[in-house]
Amino acid sequence: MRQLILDMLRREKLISGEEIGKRLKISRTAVWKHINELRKMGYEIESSPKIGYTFKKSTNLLLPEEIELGLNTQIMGKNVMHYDSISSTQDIAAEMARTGAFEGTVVIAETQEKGRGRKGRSWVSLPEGGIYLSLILRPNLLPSQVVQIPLLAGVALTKAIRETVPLQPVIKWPNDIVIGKKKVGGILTEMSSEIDGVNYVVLGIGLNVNMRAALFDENICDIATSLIDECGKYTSRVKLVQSFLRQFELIYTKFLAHGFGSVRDEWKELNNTFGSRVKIMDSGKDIEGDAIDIDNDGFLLIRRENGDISRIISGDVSLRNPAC
Ligand code: BTX
Repeated sequence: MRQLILDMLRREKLISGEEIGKRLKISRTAVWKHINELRKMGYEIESSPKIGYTFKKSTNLLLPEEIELGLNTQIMGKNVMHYDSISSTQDIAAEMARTGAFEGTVVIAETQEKGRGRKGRSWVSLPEGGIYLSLILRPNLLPSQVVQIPLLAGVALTKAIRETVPLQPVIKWPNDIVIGKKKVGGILTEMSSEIDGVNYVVLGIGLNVNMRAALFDENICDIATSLIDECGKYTSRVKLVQSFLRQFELIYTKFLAHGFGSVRDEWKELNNTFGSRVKIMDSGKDIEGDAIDIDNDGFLLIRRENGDISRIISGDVSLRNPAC
């Protein structure tokens, strides 16, 4: 009902409570209650006694009503669950996936109490200004191929940012989204699988949008940045989420049909890791060399001092002579 009222308010310049009630076959008091609910959700709706309601401004929240409006995807974001504050969107999405939620379902929160990164690290999820979302996927892949999904997400997120704001973020292998030397976004992939197949994947995206990086605690304020810090302007988080879902749907569809090789060039165009001397840190084993390429399985290729090529699938990379 709320969605119908919202659609009506958006369409009509001015509409009376009586007219809304007549069209939806509800009382004027019920209309008034729904309007108040919408106001609590952050929509600005003006009311003039005896004349009616005027829609003034959308909410700043990442509500399903906003994300689904004009989204134009086939699968991604067709079902959006929104929370003000939760422990982690990954946990809710995994629970929904276990109980049958379909592919493309999005869980999104305004803030997270226990946002997490890879390898048990935390993801600082300040309220008002970030994007914290988890996307449920059900790819027909072998578990070993799932490591390629965050690479796709890196491309989709980087393109979404470039499409929405005048900035040129790049991907630092495997999937940090960086501007200059600072991290603006991160990607986390978790899955449930059997030996020969994947039950579901939960793809988590964290992006610093409209919060000042100075608000981050001392552990990360020197390494993190946000879009507003970089471009000085407020960015519509709804537009960013929509753009990410569209970009991700495109690249994911291509990847499922033709494999990682078909999207590898896009990843290569957007990364800042090749051409750099790198140190890869993974489970206590450090590997140093020149990052030269990524192969058709998504492995990073490192030329070692002795000329050997190592194929690396995971780890944290530190750039010795970063390209930017
Ligand atoms: P990561 O392990 O690559 O990055 C985590 C590291 O990044 C932290 O140890 C810290 O140094 C730094 N960091 C933490 N918070 C931020 C931040 N807000 N901005 C920049 N740097 C930060 C990256 O893991 C994966 C992040 C995924 C986050 C999403 S949010 C929605 C979903 N729910 C959830 O709990 N996680 C994912």
